[in-house]
Amino acid sequence: MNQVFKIHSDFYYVGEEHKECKAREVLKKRNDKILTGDFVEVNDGVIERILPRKNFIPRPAVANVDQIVVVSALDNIDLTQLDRYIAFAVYYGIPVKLCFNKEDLSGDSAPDVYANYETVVTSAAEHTGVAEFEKLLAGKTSVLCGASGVGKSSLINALLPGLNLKVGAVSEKTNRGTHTTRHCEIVTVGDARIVDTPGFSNLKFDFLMPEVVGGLFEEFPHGQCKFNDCLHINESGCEVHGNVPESRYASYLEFVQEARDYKQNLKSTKTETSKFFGNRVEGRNTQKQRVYKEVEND
Ligand SMILES: Nc1nc2c(ncn2[C@@H]2O[C@H](COP(=O)(O)OP(=O)(O)O)[C@@H](O)[C@H]2O)c(=O)[nH]1
Ligand SMILES: [Mg+2]
Ligand SMILES: [Zn+2]
Repeated sequence: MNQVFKIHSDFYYVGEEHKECKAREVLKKRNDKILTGDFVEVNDGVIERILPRKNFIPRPAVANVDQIVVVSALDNIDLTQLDRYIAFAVYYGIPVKLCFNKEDLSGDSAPDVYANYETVVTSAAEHTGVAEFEKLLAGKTSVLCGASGVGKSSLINALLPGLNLKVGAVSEKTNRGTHTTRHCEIVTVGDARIVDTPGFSNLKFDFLMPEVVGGLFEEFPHGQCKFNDCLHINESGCEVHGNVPESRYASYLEFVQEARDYKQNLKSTKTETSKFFGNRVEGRNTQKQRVYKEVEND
């Protein structure tokens, strides 16, 4: 399979055997650069063409992701952060699965709120649940995400003891200001392709309209509200408010607020600039281009 497993400076490592390739000049100049996870056509060690992408996430930049596995530490779950990852996965149109690690440090089971997600409970330290974790990943390209320290690298090491990914590595700075390489690498465990990430940083919903945020919560009753554009905050007759789990609703309110701040911001910049540029609202294409820009600037 001609999938790009790793990118380093001007070299692309293709397929499980990590064949070192270059890319045609024209591909490097285009808007959609070659990403880790891209399927490519290779001729004589040169990548000639990127095959159409099923999807991609910009940060870390990975294409053709089958699933996002959100890892949390069972002894210290950050529900808002977990909901943030889930909502982003839904936004990118990528299925989500959950892993609750560090079971050895907690007597709890996975929170009930997430019963509708495929979930595994693991301890990388005591090697429990690792077989289930492996099964969850089988045959797919998975991006592992979750805050730094939850045990993502330890879990991969538990699957592939020879690999020795750095655990608790300080070099995994996610700070946008520092120029650490954001390109990530696919590792294979059997037929599973896994992308370890240093954790996504700055995941805020400061780029979409508040009305869209509810759609990122799959269990919210959709289309049942009194008003089409119900924000589910304090509208009377709202079917969502009071009918969804409290922690999920709290996360929802937080994300809607970020989107509202964005919208407010957009309005004030628009009134300043509209005399020059007219009343152009940012469309999906512009958003998309911006996402590509973000990839490029990493
Ligand atoms: N007790 C316990 N510690 C763990 C477990 N998994 C990882 N750790 C520890 O948690 C710290 C962070 O692990 P790491 O794999 O680097 O997390 P990452 O930042 O998500 O990749 C390290 O000190 C690990 O040894 C676990 O299941 N139980
Ligand atoms: Mg790590
Ligand atoms: Zn409503």
